[in-house]
Amino acid sequence: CRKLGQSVAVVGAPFSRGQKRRGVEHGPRVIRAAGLEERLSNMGCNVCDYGDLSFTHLNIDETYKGVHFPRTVGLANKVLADTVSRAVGSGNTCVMLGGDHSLAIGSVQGHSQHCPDLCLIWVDAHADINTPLTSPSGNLHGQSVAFLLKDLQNKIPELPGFSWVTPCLSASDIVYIGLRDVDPGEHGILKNCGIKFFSMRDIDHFGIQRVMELTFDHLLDRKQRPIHLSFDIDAFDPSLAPATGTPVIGGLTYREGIYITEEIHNTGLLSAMDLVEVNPMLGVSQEAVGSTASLAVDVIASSLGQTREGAHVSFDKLPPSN
Ligand code: 5AB
Ligand code: MN
Ligand code: MN
Ligand code: MN
Repeated sequence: CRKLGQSVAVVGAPFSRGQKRRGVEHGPRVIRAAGLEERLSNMGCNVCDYGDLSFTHLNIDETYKGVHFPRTVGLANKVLADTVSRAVGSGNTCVMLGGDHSLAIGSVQGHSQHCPDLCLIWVDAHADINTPLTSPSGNLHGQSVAFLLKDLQNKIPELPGFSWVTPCLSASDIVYIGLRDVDPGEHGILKNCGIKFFSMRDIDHFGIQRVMELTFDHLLDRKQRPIHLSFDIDAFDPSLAPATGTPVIGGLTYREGIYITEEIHNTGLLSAMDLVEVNPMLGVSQEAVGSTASLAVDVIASSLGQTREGAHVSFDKLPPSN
C-alpha cells in the first residue's frame, strides 16, 4: 500500500475439515470484526472484498488411507484455488483468511497459476509437510506442503478429491520460519529434500534480522520473484495467540512476527498471503479471542506496508502556530 492505491483482494475461507476441532471456520469473521478492512483502507489500500467462500461439506467422505475428509478438503481447495487465481489475475495482492491450514493447498495452487515462479515463506510452529503415510493424525492441515512439492510426488498416494492438484514447488522454493514442533517423518523429509528452515532455535541463535536476510538470500538471490506468505497464527507464542488449535510454547514474539512481515513487505514482492488457524472457539475468554484476531490484523497490515515508525501522505510543512 505504500505505492498508493495498491489493490488488495480479501478472500474469506471459513473451512475446518483439514483438522478435527470445530471453530476455525469462524476465523474470517473474527479477523474482519477486529477491523481488517478499515485498517487496510486507512493505509491507502484499495480493498476488494471477495466475501466468504461457501464450501460444500460432503455427506459421504470416508477416511482414506488414514486421511480424514479428503474429498471435502480437495473440493474446498479447488474452489479456493480458482478464486485466488482470479484475484491475483485481476492485479490484486490476495489475502486469504482461514480457516485451517489445509487451505494453503488451494491458495498456493491458485497463486501459482498466475505466478508459476513464486516462492513460499511458511511461518508456523509446524512444518505441515507430512505425507498421508507419515501423518500421525490424518489431518490434512498438517500435510499441505507435501501436496505442493514436486520432490514428494512419488511418496504420496492419489487421494480422492485431489486429482486436480499439480505440485508447483521445488524444495529450494520454500523457507520455513518459526518451527518448533516437527514430527519425525517431517524432519526426515526436510533433511532429505534439503528444505531451508529456521526453527525457533535458529531465531535465538541468529536473531530475526539475520534470519530474514538468509531467507531472502536463499529465495531471491538468483532472481526477483513473487512471494507467497503462508502465516499460521500458531507461529506466535501462545501467550500472544491463544485462540488456535495447536498451540506450542516458545513461539515468536510480537516484534519478531512483525519484523518478518515488514521485511517481506520491503521486498516489494509479496503477491499473496494466507492468515490461518485463528479459532475463536478455543479462546478461554472474549479477550483471548480478541487479542488473537487483532494480532492477525497486525500481521496482515504489516505485510501490506504498515510501518511502526509511522507514515504520512503529503505534509510539506508543519501547520503554523498562528
Ligand atoms: B498446523 C501435526 N504435525 O500433522 C499433524 O496448525 C500437527 O496447520 C499439525 O500447522 C499442525 O497432525 C497443523 C501433529
Ligand atoms: Mn501450526
Ligand atoms: Mn500450519
Ligand atoms: Mn494449528
